[in-house]
Amino acid sequence: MEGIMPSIDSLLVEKAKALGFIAVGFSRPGRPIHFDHFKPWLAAGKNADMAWLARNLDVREDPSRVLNNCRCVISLAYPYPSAKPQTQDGFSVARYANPVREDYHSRLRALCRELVSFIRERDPGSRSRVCVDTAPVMERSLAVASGLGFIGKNNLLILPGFGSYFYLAEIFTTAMIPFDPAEPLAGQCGPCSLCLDACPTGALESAFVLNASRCLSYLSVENKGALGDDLSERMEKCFFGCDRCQEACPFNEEGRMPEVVLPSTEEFLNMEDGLFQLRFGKTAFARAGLDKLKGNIRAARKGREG
Ligand code: B12
Ligand code: SF4
Ligand code: SF4
Repeated sequence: MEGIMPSIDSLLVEKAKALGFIAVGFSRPGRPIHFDHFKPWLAAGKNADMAWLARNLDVREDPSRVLNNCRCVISLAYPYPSAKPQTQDGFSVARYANPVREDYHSRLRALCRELVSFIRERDPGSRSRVCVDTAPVMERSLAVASGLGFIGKNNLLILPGFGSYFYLAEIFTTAMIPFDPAEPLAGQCGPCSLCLDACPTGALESAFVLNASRCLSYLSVENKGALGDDLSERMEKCFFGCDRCQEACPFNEEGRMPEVVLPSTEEFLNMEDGLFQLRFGKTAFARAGLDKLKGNIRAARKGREG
């Protein structure tokens, strides 16, 4: 059976690269390599108030449950710019937010759908499901299983030769895609611990272990509450997300110069919801919303005033 489409995997890789993906890997849906870290992580409350992470553990443990008769998981990495988005007055946001583009979830989903059509043309009976942060799966572990990269001590998936400035997406499919199972890459951090030293809040408690309740990325995006005064200085003028543990990593080339693509923080503070929706309603900022963003900006400005 597997001989029906001898080269679909390489054609698919070619197509994915043409769409802008930088790496593509294939794996069979199985127990994620890092699943054994997940339960103790939850039990220790390191998921903060992201209660949704504790749901559907059966699916996280067995990703084949994402799609009936799933035969293959295609892991895809899509890059984001290494230049840090900046406001006119020198504040910044994390690179993944890329606030001049539509939120990555919808962009990647559209690109993956093109790949799904491509698969269906070659295997008309196949069914596929696209996932970009949208299913209860351990995306980085699936990517490791597909040979894409290794997990750094900062928790990020790192592609040797590229670094970690990329998003992940997956296609779960019933299609018969022949591929040679990859050998997961061994970690390449060695004795380095630059990310642990660089984390401003101690959220990276030890190698590979992140406590979300202290992570600026969680506190400035996912958490609904206001940022505490104690964090103001540690934000170092970054008011949405945090890249410090990636900036410190020698696998990431020094990013391009920051790019001024955002209005001043004053303009944000005076912005009304209508204009925010118009300019940023489809970007990653929408997840936090204008009020949260304003609170973050006030905290970051307080830190600057000292
Ligand atoms: C919840 C979540 C968060 C939370 C918690 C982060 C975390 N580290 O768990 C918060 C809000 C803090 C967050 C922050 C960020 N996130 Co986030 N997040 C997720 C999400 C939805 C689930 C992650 C999860 O399940 N965490 C729980 C832990 C236990 O599971 P895990 O990370 O899969 O597993 C790790 C541990 O088990 C660990 N581990 C533990 N012990 C050991 C021991 C050894 C020896 C090894 C090797 C590994 C290991 O290794 C695993 C891989 O990192 C994923 C998407 C997804 N569904 O996977 C995106 C995702 C991980 N996030 C992403 C991004 C971009 C970010 C930020 C960079 C955004 C930013 N700039 O602000 C930061 C990075 C923070 C960091 N250092 O991890 C990308 C990562 C891409 C990449 N290159 O790795 C993902 C994959 C989203 C996507 N589709 O692109 N995130
Ligand atoms: S994103 Fe920032 S706060 Fe979170 S672990 Fe990395 S450096 Fe620490
Ligand atoms: S900074 Fe060093 S320890 Fe941290 S992920 Fe990068 S190589 Fe690994």
